[in-house]
Amino acid sequence: MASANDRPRAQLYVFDGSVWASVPRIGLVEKGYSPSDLDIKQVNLLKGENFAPSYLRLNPNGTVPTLVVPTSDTTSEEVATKFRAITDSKQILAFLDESRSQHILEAKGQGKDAAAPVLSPATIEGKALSDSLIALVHGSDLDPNFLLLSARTLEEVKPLKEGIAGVFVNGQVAALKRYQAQVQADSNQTSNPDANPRSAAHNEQLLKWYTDKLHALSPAYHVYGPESTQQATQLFIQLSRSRWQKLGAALAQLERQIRGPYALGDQVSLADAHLMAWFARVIAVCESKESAKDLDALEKALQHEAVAGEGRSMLGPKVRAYWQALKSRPSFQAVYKDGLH
Ligand SMILES: N[C@@H](CCC(=O)N[C@@H](CS)C(=O)NCC(=O)O)C(=O)O
Repeated sequence: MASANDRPRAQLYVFDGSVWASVPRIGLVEKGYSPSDLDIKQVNLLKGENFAPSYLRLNPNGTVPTLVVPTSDTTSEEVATKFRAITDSKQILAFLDESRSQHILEAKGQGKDAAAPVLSPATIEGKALSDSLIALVHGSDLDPNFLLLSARTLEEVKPLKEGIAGVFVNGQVAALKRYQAQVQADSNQTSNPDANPRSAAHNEQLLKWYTDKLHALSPAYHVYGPESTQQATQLFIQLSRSRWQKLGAALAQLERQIRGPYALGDQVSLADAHLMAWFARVIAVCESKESAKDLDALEKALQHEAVAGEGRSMLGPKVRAYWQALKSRPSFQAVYKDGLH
């Protein structure tokens, strides 16, 4: 008979510097999962490993995190193990929350020793607030990955191009072109369909995916790639400024909506994991742009001359206290032990 150790384990695909892959990692600590509960697999976004056809089969968006969970509990050789892939941090966190719920622990005889706080909100009002806070920080206007690449002025472009933005954008474009060429070569050889494990239709789909992704990366590539243009750079700076303005407005909204000390009040919840990851990235970007640390860097960034107008704001007391409360969580200390990202 198969022992518990032989059972196929869930696999969480992450990248250490990723914002949204930090959400399930925060959740794992908050829920008291042990390292043996699942395997963590690294997907290097800087090398575009998330664009490999094998990864796109798991997550058709080509993003991290992905949680792959075995759905048939068997190691019998005749029955292939089946898997289900969950491809978004919101669903993954909710799944991790439910999987280690009190009734499941009790059914396993672990109920008394195991501490597994429930992260989903207990009331209708709590759920509505939680959903709206999570939607706010996941909105494209506040995309923390864009902020990392953003340039508010022409002076900011050069260091970004020589640093993280250049590495990221050029690494991704190179990987996309490499996979595109491989799949193209593959589909040119499909006269013998048995020789190719992927169908012609699947290859077509992949090629379209790579073309669309290259198109989506094109504005940043024309700033940080080898053939940057002045016009693309100016447009990118305008877009960056508008995003920084929206950040000021969003922080004012959070000041109104957060209940304190945590997002929904006294209990840590799903929303806190998403907000922790988002704040950590926002502050990391501010620290890289301003000669200041932590909330001082964020406040300085909000006062930047390129972010004039209604986006210019001071941080409110609730947001300040909220960030301190998040920083005191063991989950924060575990996930950000090497610094904010
Ligand atoms: N809505 C998705 C967003 C995931 C996402 O954008 N992940 C980023 C890293 S934080 C990524 O994988 N980016 C790679 C890419 O878009 O090429 C989620 O919450 O899981």
